[in-house]
Amino acid sequence: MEKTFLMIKPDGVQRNLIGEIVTRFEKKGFQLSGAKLMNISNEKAEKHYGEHKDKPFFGELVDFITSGPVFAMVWEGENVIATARQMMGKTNPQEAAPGTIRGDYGLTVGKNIIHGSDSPESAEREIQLFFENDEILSFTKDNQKWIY
Ligand code: RTP
Ligand code: MG
Repeated sequence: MEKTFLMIKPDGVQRNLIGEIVTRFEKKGFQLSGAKLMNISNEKAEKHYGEHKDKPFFGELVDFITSGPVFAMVWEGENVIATARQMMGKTNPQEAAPGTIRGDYGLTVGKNIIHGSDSPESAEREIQLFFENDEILSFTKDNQKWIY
Protein backbone atom coordinates (compact mmCIF):
# COMPACT_ATOMS: atom_id res chain seq x y z
CA MET A 1 0.00 0.00 0.00
CA GLU A 2 1.21 3.53 -0.80
CA LYS A 3 2.79 5.50 2.03
CA THR A 4 3.41 9.20 2.59
CA PHE A 5 5.23 11.39 5.07
CA LEU A 6 3.15 14.08 6.78
CA MET A 7 4.42 16.46 9.41
CA ILE A 8 2.53 18.91 11.58
CA LYS A 9 4.80 21.94 11.68
CA PRO A 10 5.68 23.86 14.88
CA ASP A 11 2.74 26.26 14.40
CA GLY A 12 0.26 23.36 14.23
CA VAL A 13 1.70 21.77 17.37
CA GLN A 14 1.63 25.10 19.25
CA ARG A 15 -1.97 25.69 18.19
CA ASN A 16 -3.11 22.26 19.45
CA LEU A 17 -4.07 21.00 16.01
CA ILE A 18 -2.46 17.53 16.25
CA GLY A 19 -5.68 15.77 17.22
CA GLU A 20 -7.80 17.61 14.67
CA ILE A 21 -5.40 16.84 11.83
CA VAL A 22 -4.90 13.18 12.77
CA THR A 23 -8.69 12.81 12.96
CA ARG A 24 -9.14 14.10 9.41
CA PHE A 25 -6.80 11.48 7.94
CA GLU A 26 -8.23 8.70 10.10
CA LYS A 27 -11.80 9.53 9.13
CA LYS A 28 -10.87 9.71 5.46
CA GLY A 29 -9.86 6.04 5.67
CA PHE A 30 -6.08 6.26 5.81
CA GLN A 31 -4.09 4.29 8.34
CA LEU A 32 -1.41 5.67 10.63
CA SER A 33 1.72 3.49 10.47
CA GLY A 34 4.15 5.65 12.46
CA ALA A 35 4.16 8.87 14.47
CA LYS A 36 6.36 10.83 16.83
CA LEU A 37 6.72 14.24 18.41
CA MET A 38 10.26 15.40 17.75
CA ASN A 39 12.64 18.30 17.40
CA ILE A 40 14.37 18.57 14.03
CA SER A 41 18.09 19.35 13.86
CA ASN A 42 19.31 22.03 11.47
CA GLU A 43 21.04 19.33 9.46
CA LYS A 44 17.86 17.30 9.04
CA ALA A 45 15.83 20.41 8.17
CA GLU A 46 18.33 21.38 5.49
CA LYS A 47 18.23 17.87 4.04
CA HIS A 48 14.45 17.71 4.16
CA TYR A 49 14.02 21.04 2.36
CA GLY A 50 17.15 20.59 0.19
CA GLU A 51 15.20 21.28 -3.02
CA HIS A 52 14.65 24.86 -1.78
CA LYS A 53 18.23 25.65 -0.72
CA ASP A 54 18.66 28.38 -3.34
CA LYS A 55 15.31 30.06 -2.64
CA PRO A 56 15.23 33.39 -0.77
CA PHE A 57 13.00 31.92 1.95
CA PHE A 58 15.26 28.92 2.70
CA GLY A 59 16.82 30.41 5.86
CA GLU A 60 13.44 31.37 7.30
CA LEU A 61 12.00 27.98 6.41
CA VAL A 62 14.78 26.11 8.24
CA ASP A 63 14.57 28.46 11.25
CA PHE A 64 10.81 27.95 11.45
CA ILE A 65 10.78 24.17 11.11
CA THR A 66 13.47 23.84 13.81
CA SER A 67 11.83 26.39 16.15
CA GLY A 68 9.83 23.85 18.17
CA PRO A 69 8.55 20.29 18.17
CA VAL A 70 6.91 18.86 15.06
CA PHE A 71 4.63 15.82 14.82
CA ALA A 72 6.04 13.48 12.18
CA MET A 73 3.80 10.80 10.71
CA VAL A 74 3.70 8.01 8.15
CA TRP A 75 0.26 7.35 6.67
CA GLU A 76 -0.78 4.65 4.25
CA GLY A 77 -3.64 3.97 1.89
CA GLU A 78 -4.69 4.08 -1.74
CA ASN A 79 -3.34 7.24 -3.43
CA VAL A 80 -2.44 8.67 -0.04
CA ILE A 81 0.32 10.94 -1.42
CA ALA A 82 -1.89 12.95 -3.78
CA THR A 83 -5.01 12.77 -1.62
CA ALA A 84 -3.19 14.04 1.47
CA ARG A 85 -1.88 16.99 -0.59
CA GLN A 86 -5.46 17.76 -1.59
CA MET A 87 -6.63 17.54 2.00
CA MET A 88 -3.81 19.94 3.00
CA GLY A 89 -4.72 22.51 0.36
CA LYS A 90 -2.49 24.89 -1.57
CA THR A 91 0.88 25.94 -0.14
CA ASN A 92 -0.33 29.51 0.46
CA PRO A 93 -3.28 29.32 2.89
CA GLN A 94 -4.71 32.42 1.24
CA GLU A 95 -5.29 30.31 -1.89
CA ALA A 96 -6.17 27.08 -0.08
CA ALA A 97 -9.83 26.13 -0.35
CA PRO A 98 -12.04 26.14 2.73
CA GLY A 99 -12.35 22.58 3.98
CA THR A 100 -8.65 21.93 3.51
CA ILE A 101 -6.28 22.00 6.47
CA ARG A 102 -4.38 25.08 5.30
CA GLY A 103 -7.62 26.70 4.09
CA ASP A 104 -9.27 26.22 7.47
CA TYR A 105 -6.39 26.98 9.82
CA GLY A 106 -3.67 29.01 8.08
CA LEU A 107 -3.20 32.63 7.07
CA THR A 108 0.36 32.97 5.72
CA VAL A 109 2.61 30.90 3.47
CA GLY A 110 5.42 30.80 6.03
CA LYS A 111 3.20 29.23 8.70
CA ASN A 112 1.06 26.76 6.84
CA ILE A 113 0.54 24.09 9.52
CA ILE A 114 1.47 20.89 7.72
CA HIS A 115 3.95 19.33 5.34
CA GLY A 116 3.18 16.46 2.97
CA SER A 117 5.37 14.58 0.49
CA ASP A 118 4.73 15.73 -3.08
CA SER A 119 5.66 12.52 -5.00
CA PRO A 120 6.48 8.84 -4.45
CA GLU A 121 10.20 9.70 -4.60
CA SER A 122 9.86 12.42 -1.96
CA ALA A 123 7.74 10.15 0.23
CA GLU A 124 10.37 7.42 0.15
CA ARG A 125 13.20 9.86 0.87
CA GLU A 126 11.36 11.71 3.65
CA ILE A 127 10.16 8.55 5.42
CA GLN A 128 13.78 7.31 5.45
CA LEU A 129 15.01 10.66 6.73
CA PHE A 130 12.58 10.82 9.66
CA PHE A 131 11.87 7.20 10.62
CA GLU A 132 13.78 4.03 11.44
CA ASN A 133 12.35 0.91 9.79
CA ASP A 134 11.15 -0.52 13.10
CA GLU A 135 9.13 2.63 13.82
CA ILE A 136 6.83 1.92 10.88
CA LEU A 137 4.19 -0.69 11.65
CA SER A 138 2.32 -2.81 9.17
CA PHE A 139 -0.89 -4.23 10.56
CA THR A 140 -4.41 -4.96 9.43
CA LYS A 141 -7.50 -3.35 10.86
CA ASP A 142 -10.94 -4.92 10.64
CA ASN A 143 -12.35 -1.78 8.99
CA GLN A 144 -10.46 -2.28 5.71
CA LYS A 145 -13.29 -4.10 3.93
CA TRP A 146 -15.59 -1.14 4.55
CA ILE A 147 -13.12 1.29 3.00
CA TYR A 148 -11.89 -0.57 -0.08
P1 RTP B 1 5.74 21.61 2.19
O1 RTP B 1 6.95 21.14 1.42
O2 RTP B 1 6.10 22.32 3.47
O3 RTP B 1 4.74 20.52 2.34
O4 RTP B 1 4.96 22.71 1.34
P2 RTP B 1 4.63 22.65 -0.22
O5 RTP B 1 5.14 21.40 -0.83
O6 RTP B 1 3.18 22.95 -0.34
O7 RTP B 1 5.43 23.90 -0.74
P3 RTP B 1 6.97 23.97 -1.18
O8 RTP B 1 7.02 24.64 -2.51
O9 RTP B 1 7.65 22.65 -1.04
O10 RTP B 1 7.55 24.99 -0.13
C1 RTP B 1 8.02 24.55 1.13
C2 RTP B 1 7.61 25.54 2.19
O11 RTP B 1 8.32 26.75 2.01
C3 RTP B 1 7.53 27.83 2.46
N1 RTP B 1 7.45 28.82 1.40
N2 RTP B 1 7.60 30.10 1.62
N3 RTP B 1 7.86 32.88 1.30
C4 RTP B 1 7.52 32.14 0.27
O12 RTP B 1 7.27 32.60 -0.81
C5 RTP B 1 7.45 30.71 0.44
N4 RTP B 1 7.19 29.81 -0.50
C6 RTP B 1 7.20 28.61 0.11
C7 RTP B 1 6.15 27.32 2.77
O13 RTP B 1 6.00 27.26 4.18
C8 RTP B 1 6.13 25.94 2.15
O14 RTP B 1 5.32 25.06 2.87
MG1 MG C 1 7.10 20.72 -0.59
